[in-house]
Amino acid sequence: MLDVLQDLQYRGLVYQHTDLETLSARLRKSPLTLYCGFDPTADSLHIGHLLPVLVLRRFQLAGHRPIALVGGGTGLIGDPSGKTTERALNAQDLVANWGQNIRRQLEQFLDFDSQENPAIMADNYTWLSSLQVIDFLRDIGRHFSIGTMLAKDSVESRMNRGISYTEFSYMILQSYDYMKLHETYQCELQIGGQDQWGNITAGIDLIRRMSVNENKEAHALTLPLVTKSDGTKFGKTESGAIWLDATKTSPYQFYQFWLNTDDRDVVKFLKFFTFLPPADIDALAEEVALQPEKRAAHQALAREMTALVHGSEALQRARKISQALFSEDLKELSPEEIEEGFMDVPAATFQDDCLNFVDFLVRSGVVTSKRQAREAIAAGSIYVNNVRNTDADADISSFERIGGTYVVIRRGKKNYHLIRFV
Ligand code: 545
Repeated sequence: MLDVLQDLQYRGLVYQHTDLETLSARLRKSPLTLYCGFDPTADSLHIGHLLPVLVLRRFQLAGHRPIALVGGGTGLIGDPSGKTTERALNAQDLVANWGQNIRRQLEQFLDFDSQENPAIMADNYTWLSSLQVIDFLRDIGRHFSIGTMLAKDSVESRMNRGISYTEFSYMILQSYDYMKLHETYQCELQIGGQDQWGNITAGIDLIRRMSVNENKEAHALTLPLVTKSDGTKFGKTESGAIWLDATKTSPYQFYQFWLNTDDRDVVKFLKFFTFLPPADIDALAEEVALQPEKRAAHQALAREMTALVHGSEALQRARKISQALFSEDLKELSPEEIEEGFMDVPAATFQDDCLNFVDFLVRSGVVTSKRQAREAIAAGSIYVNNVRNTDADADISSFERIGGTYVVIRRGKKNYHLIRFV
């Protein structure tokens, strides 16, 4: 059995934790059950949520049993952790729908059919929705001290801006979950991002208080926040978050996102996100240091991540699009591949082609005036399907339509416009 803690430490994935000696000894003894929760606060996970999902997978690969918990109940309340303002409450049917999506995404990363240690999927709506308020306050509420609750970061940081009783109560629900999973599945470890430390330790306290004589083990482990060396937020681009849902972020965009990782971050991300063994990562680290221009580590990262999240076929397509996009091979792409590759560039639709080149550039938004169009063409900065075109009198009906439909106009190095003819 692989020593999962040692692997997590090599990868820099251990942030806060309860006693590591005890946890490490416990992990060596026999398979352990652990969980991480995900509230349906959006219709998809994004790469910011990926880290804990992959850590669940690391534990499972090491022989332990992961529980993926969908917060169908807690998602109706709203965790104040890491949030500076009160959140709007989402409608019940919306949260239920989002919960289905999140569940399907989580399923993809864990093995539910394993003989030895199958993963478990749970939804806290199952038990939270049937809690009775009198029982809840008498049996659970009495174990929570207001002083301790106020001192938690998630509450303390909101005392000035304000926090409702709804969000204030959130930690009790998450604590109750941990206790429930501890009782039902002997779950002994909860993991999460560093924003979850307060909630996880509140759960450990509850487990201890509710089992006076049994002295039960329960652990907490948080993962570091993913930071970038340029100081900008991880997982965001100009066009928004990088989602795991292929209809929100195409596999090509996903692939490009990882490929564009800063040299200073690439080794860290290989450790955090991939399942490549340390020896391979160390070899790639050496390549980055010696031959950064080869970008071997970036390519490995983009390949591993795209295959992991979208599968090997999507990876092949993303690589094909990447290669074609910056060359004359553009014409070899199918209409679907063109759409995937140019999902976030300005697009225009033309009914007919009774236009000259200059008008065409203005109408499609590539330039803002005829004069600008003529200058750009003369300067050689206009490319049609990645081929430079300096003929202002060109007949646009002569431009090759990729897949019978698309013409790709580029101005300068990377200012792309997608033109669709109907
Ligand atoms: C609920 C009930 C539990 C245990 C945990 C929870 C959820 C937890 C929480 N987690 C965050 C989250 O984000 C939305 C994901 C889906 C769109 O709020 N109270 O639900 C994030 N979490 C993963 C990491 C996190 C955290 O899912 O822990 O730190 C992000 O990396 O913010 O019994």
